[in-house]
Amino acid sequence: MDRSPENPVLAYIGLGSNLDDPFMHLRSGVAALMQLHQTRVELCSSLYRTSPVGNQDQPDFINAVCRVHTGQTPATLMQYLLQIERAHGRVREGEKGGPRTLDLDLLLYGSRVIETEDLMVPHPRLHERAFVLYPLHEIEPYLIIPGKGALRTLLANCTDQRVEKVAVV
Ligand code: PH2
Ligand code: MG
Ligand code: MG
Repeated sequence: MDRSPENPVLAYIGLGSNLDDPFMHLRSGVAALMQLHQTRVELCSSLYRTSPVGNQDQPDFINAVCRVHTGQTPATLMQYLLQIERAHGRVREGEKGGPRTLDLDLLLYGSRVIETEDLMVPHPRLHERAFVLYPLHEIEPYLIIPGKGALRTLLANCTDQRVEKVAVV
């Protein structure tokens, strides 16, 4: 693992679930983020019901985004996210993009661009996914996505994907 950054950064984490009890998994996922060392959950979006993107032969998802202030490095933070997924019964088998109990994606880490074999930040598909852009816009309307431009503009390009605000965390 690389060293912790000297200055904590703002990172954005996308949460998604469409198996068992998605609302429970999302809320429990947020609670687990709140327990992470050197990390403070500052803001969470509402919960959104969203149509599956990619493989459409699966249940609707519940999605949300949280903003955290973290002293963890991106690689360590990602390892923690994978640990939380496993603790929520996530198994990685079968087709990519299939149903899952809990998915935690590191969407953004400050303004850093990271392109390693294990980690891509900004998340490589976030700019075209309404299920990420809508909740992100709720908590950070003026955000600029490194390499992709203004969140507001990106959002205007994916209004055909169904996204419905359904609950608060
Ligand atoms: N996650 C995927 C694939 N498709 N669709 C929605 N609506 N929400 C998701 O979180 C999602 C998806 C792979 O991570
Ligand atoms: Mg994902
Ligand atoms: Mg993921």
